[in-house]
Parts: sequence; structure tokens; C-alpha cells
Amino acid sequence: AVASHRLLVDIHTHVYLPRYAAFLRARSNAPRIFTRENAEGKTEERLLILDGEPSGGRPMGPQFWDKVEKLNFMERHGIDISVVSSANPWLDFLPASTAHQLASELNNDLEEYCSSSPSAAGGELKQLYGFGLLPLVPEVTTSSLLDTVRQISALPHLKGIIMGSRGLGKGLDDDALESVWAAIQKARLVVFLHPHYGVDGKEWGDKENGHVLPLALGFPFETTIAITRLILSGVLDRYPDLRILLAHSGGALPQLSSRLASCIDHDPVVASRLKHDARYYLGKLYFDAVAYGSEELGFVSDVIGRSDKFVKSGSSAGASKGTGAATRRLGSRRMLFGTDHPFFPPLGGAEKWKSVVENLEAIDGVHGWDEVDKDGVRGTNALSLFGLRS
Ligand code: 5CU
Repeated sequence: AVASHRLLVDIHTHVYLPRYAAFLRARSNAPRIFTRENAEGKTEERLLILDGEPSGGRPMGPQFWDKVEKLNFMERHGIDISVVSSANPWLDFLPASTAHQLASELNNDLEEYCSSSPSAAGGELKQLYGFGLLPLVPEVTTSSLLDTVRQISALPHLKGIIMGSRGLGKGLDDDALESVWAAIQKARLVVFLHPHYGVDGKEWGDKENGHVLPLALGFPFETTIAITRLILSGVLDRYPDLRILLAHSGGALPQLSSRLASCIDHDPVVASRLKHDARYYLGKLYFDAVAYGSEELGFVSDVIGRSDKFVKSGSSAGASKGTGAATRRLGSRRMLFGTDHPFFPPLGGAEKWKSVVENLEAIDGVHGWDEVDKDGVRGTNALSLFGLRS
């Protein structure tokens, strides 16, 4: 148990565990890690994981796998606790038997990573927790998935599961995942829904824009589609205690939720399938605060905070009658600080990462959030969500 006083908790922070990095080094096609000579004639490692990425990939260093680097990053930014997850593309590209074995090994590795040597060199005590991996690939058996859910829930530092959008190859609305949702809900594990594939690369046109369009738009659009399909399939009605945390503040879902509700209203088949108005479900979800702007965070909290106005079937007993300010504050309870480390490093030698500073400043600047709300987003909400309180 940890004290809940003004802690900074990073719930969006990744690692390629050494075993996974070694696995990628042994591959000859993407996703892979390979070496090449740089302009100064030195050998350097390169990471190649994204669709459409130039075949040279991008430089990769120990910040991607070395725990000391993670702890030093935490120290530099005043982060007390990190809930670490494997970075994409997880096990998606593997055959089922390899995925099962590697998931099990990586879950044990992550438990060891989180439970050993928890302090940064010369710094404050740090604590690490983690999101485990399921072998979510086509042809995996349900018993393999359920075994792995059991494994994760028995590992004391693993508090959830990071999941991409593909499920078993057919997305997260696949009926074959039903018993997996049931098991995750029962185990009280948090699902961290994170993108990898973006949207069809043809949408990005012919101009050279680097990674900007896939990362800024493709990633969040992918998350938006995945969670919307999950909502439409009724998963949140059948598993109302399932806790799903959305990367990048839920992508475009907050902006599009009223349009989604209207489209559902005009489609009797879908409308009859769902227990509630689409906007209600946003109040069942959690959102990271990796949006880089105060106005965006304020807007997302408005949309989450109003969700209980959209309970269907007249049972709006709990519906908020509060003001806009109360709604915004209520929504903040489901938002959590994240950094996306080790991605988005500073280009120069800056001590603090711009991406992290911007997200902290964004939280600090949200109009209508008081200090309790901001402390919630910075840490207290994570302590409750992951059960890190005594
Ligand atoms: O920059 C990137 O490629 C990424 C990535 O792959 N995954 C992620 O979480 N953030 C950025």
C-alpha cells in the first residue's frame, strides 16, 4: 500500500522487455530490431514496427528496455509510480503457441521488473506496477487466454492487461472474446486499450509527413473505432464492471459521442441491442490524459461527466443535476496522467521531456478543475483504479 498524498502516477508508459527485444532482434522482417552503421560510422540499433515506416526504421536505445532508464526518467519528472505496459505490436504477429509461451514468460518478466530494485539511483523511492499481455492472436484457444488471465491476476504487481484493437483477428466485438471479458471483469484487471495499426495508410496521401499523420490521427482513430465497436456489441452492458482505460484520451470518441448516439437512434436494430444511449458508456470508461492541451482535457471531462444523464429506461435517479462546472469536475475522476515514455523523446538534450511537461501543464491549466481534481488526474484516480491504496 502507498500513501495517496499528491503522488504523480504515470499510467501510460511502455517497455520492450529484454526478452521481447531479443525476440525482435532475431527477426528478419517487421516488427524487428536491427543494427546498421550511422553517419558517424558507429553501429546503432534501429526499431521497425509501424506499417509504412521507412525501411530504415528509427534509432532505438536502452530507454526502450532498461529499467534504470525508466527509473531515471521517473526521477527527472517527479513521477512516483509507473504502471508499465509492453509497447506495440505486442504478440499480434505470432502464431498461437509462440504467443502463449511468450505472453507467459513476459508476464513473469514484467512482475520481476516491477517487484525488484524499486528505487532510482540516488533518488526518491519509486514503485512500478504493470499491465500484462494475453496471447490475443487468431487460432489461440480460449483455455490459453483464460490461463493467462489467471496467471496475470496471480502476479501481485500486474494490475491489468494491455490490449490492441485486433482481438483474435476480428476486433474486440468478436463473440469469441466473451469468456475473456467475463474473466477479466471477475479478476478486476484493468484493460488498457492501445492502438498500433492506425487506419488505411492510403488516407495519408503522397506527401512526406513522416510519422505525423499515423501517430497524431491514425492511432487515435483506431482506438475510436475499436472502443465504439465494443460498445455497439453490448460488451459494456453484459460486463458493467469491466474497467477499460483508453489511450490518448479516447481518440475521437468524446467529440463524436453525440453523433454516434444519433446514428444509433436512427438504426432500430442497433438501438434495440443497447441498454443505454451511447453517451452513457463514456462514463463507464477511463481516459488517459495524454492529450497535450488543457482545453481538450476539459472537453473530455465534460463529456464523461455528463454521462449519467443518458441512462435509458427512465432510471435516471442518479443523473447529475449539477452545473457545467460540477459535470467537468465529475468527469475528471476518470482521467489519468500518462507520458507515453519512451516514445516522443526531446529532440535536443533537454533535461525534461517536452511531451511530459506539456501534459502536466495541460492538467494544471484546465479551467474549472480545482486542486483536488488535478491531484486526482495526476495520481489519486490511478491509486483507486489500480487498487494501490490500503
Ligand atoms: O512513435 C511511435 O511509434 C509510438 C508507438 O509505436 N507506440 C506508442 O505507444 N507511441 C508511439
